[in-house]
Parts: sequence; C-alpha cells; structure tokens
Amino acid sequence: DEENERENHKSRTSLPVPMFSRNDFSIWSVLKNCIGKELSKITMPVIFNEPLSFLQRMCEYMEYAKLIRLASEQEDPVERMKYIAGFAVSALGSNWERLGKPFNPLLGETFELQRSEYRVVCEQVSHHPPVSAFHADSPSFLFHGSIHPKLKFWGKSVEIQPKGIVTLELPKWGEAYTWSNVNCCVHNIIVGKLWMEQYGTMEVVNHTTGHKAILTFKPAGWASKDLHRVEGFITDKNKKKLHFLYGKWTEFIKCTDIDSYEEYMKENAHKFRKGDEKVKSPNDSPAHTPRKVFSKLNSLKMSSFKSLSIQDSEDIPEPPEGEIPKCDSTYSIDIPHSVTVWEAEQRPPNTAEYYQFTLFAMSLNEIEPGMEPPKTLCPTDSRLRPDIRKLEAGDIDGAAAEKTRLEEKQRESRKLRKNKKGDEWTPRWFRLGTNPYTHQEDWLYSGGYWDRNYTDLDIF
Ligand code: CLR
Repeated sequence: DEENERENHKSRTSLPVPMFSRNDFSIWSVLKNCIGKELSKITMPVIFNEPLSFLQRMCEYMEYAKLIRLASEQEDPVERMKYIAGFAVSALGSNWERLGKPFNPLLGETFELQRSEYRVVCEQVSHHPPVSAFHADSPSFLFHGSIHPKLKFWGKSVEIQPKGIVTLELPKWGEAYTWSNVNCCVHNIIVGKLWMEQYGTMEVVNHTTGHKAILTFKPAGWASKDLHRVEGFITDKNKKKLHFLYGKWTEFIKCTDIDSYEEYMKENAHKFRKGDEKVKSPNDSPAHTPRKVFSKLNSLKMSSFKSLSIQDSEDIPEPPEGEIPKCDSTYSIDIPHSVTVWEAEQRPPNTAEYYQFTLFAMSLNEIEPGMEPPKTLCPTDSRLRPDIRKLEAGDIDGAAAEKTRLEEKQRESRKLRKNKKGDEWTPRWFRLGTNPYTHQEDWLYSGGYWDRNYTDLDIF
C-alpha cells in the first residue's frame, strides 16, 4: 500500500517561494577570504546557497537512469556502451546555469531517493576532506561511487575537481563500467556574471569486454565555438574506433557509426579548423591562461593565493574578460545515420525564479506522503535539515541561524569524540574499501539502510 502511495504521488513542480535575487551581493567579497580553503570549510552567506544539500545534488546523476535500463536491454556490448556513455553525460546536464552553492552535508547526514526504477542512499562519510558516497540499486543495475570535490582558485575563476570514481554494474551481463567525472569551472568570481563550464576527458571503461567510450568535454574556447561541446569515440579492446559520439552536455548526445563520421569529416573538412577533428584535448589543461592569471593577480596585489600553481599547460584562449560566452548555434553538426541517445528534459517555465532547478531537482527536498517521521524517513535525512528547509521557504535569516547552530553542534560532537579517545566516528552505511575494478580506494555500501532500523541518530 505504501508502495502504491509512493508510485501515485505526483512530485511538486515548484518550491514554496521564489528565490531572493542575488544581484545586490558580491560573491567576491566573501570568496576572497576563502582562497586556499577546502570546499567544506567555505562558509558563504546563505543567499549564495541553493536549498539542497550536496547529497541531494549528487542524486541528480540519476535523473536519466532510464538510459541504464535501456543499456541493460541491449544484446550487443557496443550498444550498451552507447547508452552508458549517454547516461554518464546526462548525469551532468542539470549543472547548466546552476550557480548556487549546495549546503555542505553534515558528517553522517544521509539522503535517500526512491523512484519507480531505482532507489539510492547517500551518506556524508567524511567532513575534512568532504566525501559523499552513494549507492543506487534497481532490478537491472547497481550504481555507486563517491565524490570528493576539490577546489582550486585561479584568480578570477574557481575550478572544482570532483575526485572519485563511479561504478555501474549490469548483473545480467556480468559487466562493470567505471568512469570519473570531469572538472568544472565557475568563471567571473570577481566581477561580471558567473558562468560555468565542464571540461576534460571522461573515460567510460567496460572492464569485462574492454570497450571504452572516451569523451572530451571541450572548454568554451575563443569565440565560444566549443561551448558545452562533448565529443568522443567508442572503441573496442584493440582501440579500434567503432562509433562517434557528439553533442552538448547541456542538451543532447548523438551517436553515429564510424564510416558515416569519416565520410562526413571528409566532405565537410572546410568547416573545421585544422586540428579540430582531433578529439583529444591538450593534456586536460584547465581552461585558463596561467600567465595571464598571474599578472592579473600581481596587479591586484593578492599574494595570498595559496593554491595557485603555474603550470606548463598549453594556452587555451578564454572568452573576453567578464563576459558570458554565448552558444554558437551555427556550429551545430548533424552527421548522417545519427541516433539521439540522450536529450535533456526542458526546464520548467519558472526555473529562473527557482535557482534554475530542473523538475527533478524541485522534487528532491520534498517530504513525500508516507515519509513524515517517525514513519520511514531516517532522522539524518537531508530533507529534515532545518536550514535548507528555511531557505526553501524564503526565511534567509532563519536559515543562516540554523546553519550556524548545526555547524556548532557538529563541532561540539567532534570535540566530545576527541576527548573520549579511540571513539572515532565511522560512517553508518558505507565503509572504506577497494574498488574491485579499478583497485583504487573507494567507499562501499555496507548494506542495511532499507531495513529502516534507525536508532541513536541525532545530527540536526
Ligand atoms: C559538478 C559535477 C560533478 C560533481 C560536482 C561537484 C561540486 C559541484 C559541481 C558538481 C557543480 C558546481 C558546484 C560544485 C560545488 C560548488 C559549485 C555546485 C555538481 C557551485 C556552483 C559554487 C558556487 C559558488 C562559487 C562562486 C564559489 O560531477
């Protein structure tokens, strides 16, 4: 019956109240005090927050989970890879224009999400450094991983490296796929309008068959020709190219066979600048010009930029200072025999008033029927965080006060633990282990969350 109630529930399509305008606030006035700090140590006025915890934000990876089911329904591993690669890109689609900072999860905070095709549990397993772990299961797949977002200040922009691996398992085929996320850069933190890009190489590996999808997220570049663009190939275990994938992480991913791709490139060679068909990006360098940044820093006399590192990277030109690049629609390519693997859902019409949320994001902090405590919801669930709830309701001062209270409570319990020596905090639902496919350190689900035996948990 409870299952039915959940299935029949229609998710909300807006938040309780529209957001406050951020126009009167300067991000830089806050961030200049945060140079060199870890993401979890940056405390910004709640006006720069969005009413979601990072755990909830992480669950946005799941919005297009139907692509995983589609993958598992394919008989051919190459076809499966098409959909898995599509899913990996789709997971980043909701980041477009989302420039509010999600709340730092408290240590031991959890978030669960149950949808018709899957369920997810997340936990904040470490506070310094901040690490969030997630584990999703469904009849057709397992999807799990952890994210440790690392921050780097580059003068007028901030680069976020989401460290960690994600693993997708398709039990039906005895297959495991892994990949890691690309970097993200928020520009114009000093002056101008904020904008964001994601760039770098994402390598989706099928550990069972050796197939790979190697996708390059391009930096916007000069004149923004490449804004949001993603391209890459599906290869077999001998590195032979089989398919070409292309699109924009904000909009769609298409796929065509390698012959159609090559023919198209021959016929349209004149359209592409020399070297453009090369999909490899210059050694993953961030979309910055370090030297320029350096001189800019000198001129601003800010010698306190701790994490600034001058690298020998190839210079990638940036869009003109302070401007937001616009998409060049004339540069959309459509190669014969392409199929659309993924297309982003339209944002709701009220999105600009609601933190640029997608419909999926709107639903994340909703207390659904049957969830109200003490019924099912775990007492550490992000939905029960009073600060996020208050921001959602438009009570900025209340949210700020609650945020401070929670952070103090968290510090207090850490102190208590320190005094009781040997009483180290351990995550409730995850444990540190080794990823069996990549052999890297990883957070693995210990199980038991869905038994709903929640005692002795008080973090709010
Ligand atoms: C990007 C996709 C990755 C996971 C990930 C980690 C950290 C997130 C980032 C994503 C998106 C941008 C983000 C960031 C943390 C802070 C930053 C939400 C989801 C916002 C935009 C910062 C706004 C304030 C700045 C001006 C400092 O797989």
